[in-house]
Amino acid sequence: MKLRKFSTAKVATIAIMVVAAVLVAGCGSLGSDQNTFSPSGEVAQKQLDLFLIVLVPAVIILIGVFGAMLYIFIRFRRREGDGIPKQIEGNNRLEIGWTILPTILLLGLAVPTIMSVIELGGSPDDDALGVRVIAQRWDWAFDYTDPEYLDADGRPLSTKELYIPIDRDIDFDLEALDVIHSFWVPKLAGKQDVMPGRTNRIWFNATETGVFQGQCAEFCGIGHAGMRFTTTALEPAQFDACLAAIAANGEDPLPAECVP
Ligand SMILES: [Cu+2]
Repeated sequence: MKLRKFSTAKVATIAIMVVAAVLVAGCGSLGSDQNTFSPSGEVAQKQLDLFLIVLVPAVIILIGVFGAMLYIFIRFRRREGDGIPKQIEGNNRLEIGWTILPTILLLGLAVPTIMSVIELGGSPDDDALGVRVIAQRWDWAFDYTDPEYLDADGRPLSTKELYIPIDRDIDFDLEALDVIHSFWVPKLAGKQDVMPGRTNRIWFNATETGVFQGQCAEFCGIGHAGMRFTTTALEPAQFDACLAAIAANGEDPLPAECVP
């Protein structure tokens, strides 16, 4: 039997592709802590819906266009003995068709996009919980600005990790003490920059209890990778008990009331 010879470059290319495929496959699963494809809040769900509304038609068009191109390349390829094909200029039906169809498609995409942008850029519900987020190299602090959440000294309670009640909007004021950071809890909402010298706002909510990973999403220096935090979403009564326990005894060790 004759063995086929592969060049070193070919073997190296195949090896790189296999390793890359394995690495990419290891990037996460649907259930993982930071997967935006399995949202745990209304804002993240709306953002995912919008992404899919745009992605699905784009993929259908991509397959259609490349499929048609491939068919035309093969079916009408030049064969031996072919002369110059018949020269055609313009086709009114086609011209009108490929002007009107994209217009309808773009209008169809614009309506849900603009509606979502207005809704998510607006204000949260009136009963939203206020939280002031303070970012600095390289950690986060969360101050609960509603008067019922005070520490032992009567000041707004401040925590190192974030605790929120489920099914209630959380209204965040974002402030940075040094450089630009970015506040991001992937399963609950998209990113929002946190800038020194100005207060940015974002709101979101959680619709299920759990611990969701968050992190700084703007490279802010040598400790950036460690600038992470957890968002613990609790039933409202448990949330109140958790903050009361932290006010009394601190976060370390974590009070049992704060475990979902
Ligand atoms: Cu940062």
